[in-house]
Amino acid sequence: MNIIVTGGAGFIGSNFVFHMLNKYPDYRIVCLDCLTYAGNLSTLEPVMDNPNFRFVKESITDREAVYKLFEEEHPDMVVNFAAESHVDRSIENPEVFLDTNIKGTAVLMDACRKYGIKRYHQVSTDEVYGDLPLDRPDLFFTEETPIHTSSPYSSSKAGADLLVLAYHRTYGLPVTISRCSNNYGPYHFPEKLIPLMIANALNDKPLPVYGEGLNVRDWLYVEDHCKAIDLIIHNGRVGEVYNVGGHNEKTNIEIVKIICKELGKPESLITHVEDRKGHDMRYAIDPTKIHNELGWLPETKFEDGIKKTIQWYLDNKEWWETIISGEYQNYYEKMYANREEI
Ligand code: NAD
Ligand code: TDX
Repeated sequence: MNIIVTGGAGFIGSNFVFHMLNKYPDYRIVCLDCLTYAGNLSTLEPVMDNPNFRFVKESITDREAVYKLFEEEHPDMVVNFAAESHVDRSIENPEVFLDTNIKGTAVLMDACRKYGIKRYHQVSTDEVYGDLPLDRPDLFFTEETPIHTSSPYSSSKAGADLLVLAYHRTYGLPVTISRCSNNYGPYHFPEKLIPLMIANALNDKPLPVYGEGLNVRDWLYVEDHCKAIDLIIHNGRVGEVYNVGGHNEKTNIEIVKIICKELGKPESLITHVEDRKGHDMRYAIDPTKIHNELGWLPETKFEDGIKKTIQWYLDNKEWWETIISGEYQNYYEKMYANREEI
């Protein structure tokens, strides 16, 4: 089996590359990643010498480069993680989100049509369903929940999902889609809530919680997401959407307090800052379909996963310190300087 994994130098994609090379020693994994600010080649260093692995630095929006890669590799499957993934950045500048997340997806699927493919898998997000109200804990996102997006990021992901389903219906492309809740774990880029709070707390810097911090996210350990995608690409039904989530809802403020406690840092570091525009209140996945059809269940409990994650950031300071000492400084200053404390 030869699989092109796009976005494999990012957070979830790299964890998926490790999972697949480890579990299937006879598979070839080709990582296609253009190394944006979020892609990090050092993350893939442990597998660079693996004869079953190849890294190709190109953009999924570059049609010529993508077609050339298909001619060289004749992939059996494509798993598309490549995306602009940060909601706050999409609020500042939506354009690149449309290019990568929508156009890039179309280019990959055009290549699949032209050269043939056994499976095209789109890694999507629960954010395409919009949000749920805090006072209705009985409600969850199912695969039938209408698409109803809030941010330019989630709109671009929803646009891509619709294209994927259209390519299935119109051209018969063998597609699947997974819509997962918030992931956490090793190699999570420090602009996102959990790694940002760990890095700031370790540096005794303020912990900027948007608004009151009562927004709810449904956290899943990244390895459990990778296992879900592994099951879907092998056993999932073509043309289907699978929601992935572990019934692990937490408010942001709870998360930040857990991190303070684990690191022995005072909660006085927490500062409440101006809220995110259009901030989704609650995400919560109903994973019944993937459980019933494919037998998937999350394996890592949050109490264990967050401890493992914090330990990883303590053991791999060089990885994230290199990131936050570079261009990321400018991003942080720009994004957080004008967020007034409230
Ligand atoms: P990330 O930002 O950490 O990584 C994205 C990767 O894609 C980077 O390596 C980047 O260099 C690469 N990339 C970006 N534009 C590219 C392009 N034009 N061509 C080739 N490569 C490109 O993202 P992540 O958090 O690992 O998310 C991966 C996927 O999973 C995304 O599609 C995202 O929408 C989805 N997702 C993420 C979460 C989450 O909690 N992080 C949850 C559900 C779904
Ligand atoms: O500094 C912060 N302070 C804060 O309060 C940051 C960075 C975030 N937050 C809040 C906003 C959200 O309510 O924490 C919550 C989580 O924020 P993010 O880590 O930015 O994640 P989110 O917006 O929920 O989106 C993530 O999950 C779904 C991923 O980034 C997406 O790619 C994925 O699709």
